Amino acid sequence: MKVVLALGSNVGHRFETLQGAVDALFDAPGLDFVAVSPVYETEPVGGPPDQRNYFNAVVVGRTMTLGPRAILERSLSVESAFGRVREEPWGPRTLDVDVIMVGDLMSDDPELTLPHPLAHERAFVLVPWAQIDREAVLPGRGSVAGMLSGLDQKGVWLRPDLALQPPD
Ligand code: PH2
Ligand code: MG
Ligand code: MG
Repeated sequence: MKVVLALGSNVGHRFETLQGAVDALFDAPGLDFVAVSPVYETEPVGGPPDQRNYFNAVVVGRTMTLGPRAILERSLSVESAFGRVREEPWGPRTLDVDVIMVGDLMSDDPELTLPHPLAHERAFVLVPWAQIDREAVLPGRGSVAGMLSGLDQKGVWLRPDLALQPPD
């Protein structure tokens, strides 16, 4: 099963945090690395107005053994490892790891809605994803390239000076 995860950071050392997350996510068995996107600097969407810009990236993995719950738990534990404290919804955070899709699974479990219920309208997810997965399809929504053509991308800039390495 293909697994797509979106990473975001807007507190502390944003690039180093994203790299640490890429490494930690693939540190345990069960999830194999496929690709990591370029880093994008993005204007905060929602939340308090005085937040710093985010650095966002997307990682694609593959699993033969993990279910969506195990992937969610791994994502949350990597967030905690980077000191994530949940203060306010959409507020500033050291690290956010969102499960965007797991294979073709659809779920309306409020703790893990699949695909991610907002991914289709978030340029800060779709732009990096499209860079590493030209054929990407969001189950139930359609092709990422198609969704992107209808989205405003002006708050999303490539940071060509920053490149995440595959996990070590
Ligand atoms: N994450 C949010 C809310 N707003 N804005 C940007 N630019 N990037 C994010 O990762 C982000 C956001 C909630 O998780
Ligand atoms: Mg999020
Ligand atoms: Mg999240």
